[in-house]
Amino acid sequence: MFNIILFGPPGSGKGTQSEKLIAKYNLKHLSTGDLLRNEIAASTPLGLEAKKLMDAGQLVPDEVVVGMISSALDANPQVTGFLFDGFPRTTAQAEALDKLLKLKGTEIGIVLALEVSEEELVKRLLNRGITSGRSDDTDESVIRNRIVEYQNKTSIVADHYKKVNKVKHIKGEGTLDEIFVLLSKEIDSKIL
Ligand code: B4P
Repeated sequence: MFNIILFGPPGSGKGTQSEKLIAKYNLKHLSTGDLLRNEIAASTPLGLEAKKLMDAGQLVPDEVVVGMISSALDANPQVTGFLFDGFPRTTAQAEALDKLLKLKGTEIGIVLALEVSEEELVKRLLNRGITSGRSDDTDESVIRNRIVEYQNKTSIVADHYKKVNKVKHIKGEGTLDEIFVLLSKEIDSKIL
């Protein structure tokens, strides 16, 4: 199994590039943002609780997202690898993921960290908000709060994986194809 974390601030292109990467490398896509939005759409108790936090630009509690990922890993025993998108977002989530993968006899192969300037992030998310209907994309103060959450709680997750030399930084500005080529090169250098 070869497992990838696509890492970066909100709006850095994680969801966008994930779609291309899962098709090329035949990976199972696990996006905690998508899993949470599915819960919201189904009006589950978990979804209703998560919506309040997401609408304020805050992270959902670790135990909630770790539980969702644990179930998703169990539900997909036969895959060639997982692409984690938007997870882990805290050091506690990273430690939990390491343990879950170890139980399955596997580990993270590479962490691809997309780098995009703050002004570009805000521009992209406001732009997506025009068509996505996502309430967390329409208010600039919520978007800036998501970026602050990233700086305070998520950016340090890269240090967790730097200790084991797994992080590759990728310029996340440019065309979708240019960025996809850079990401693919890093993956190919590990698997070919
Ligand atoms: P996510 O669903 O993970 O959303 P995101 O970070 O906003 O989006 P992403 O980074 O994937 O978007 P993309 O750049 O592809 O999280 C939403 C919320 O869920 C969080 O705020 C949090 O509350 C909660 N949550 C999720 N996971 C959690 C966790 N593990 N722990 C706790 N809470 C969690 O797309 C952005 C836009 O940019 C698109 O319109 C796209 O078309 C555009 N774009 C992409 N690449 C571009 C490029 N190269 N040039 C121009 N535009 C580009």
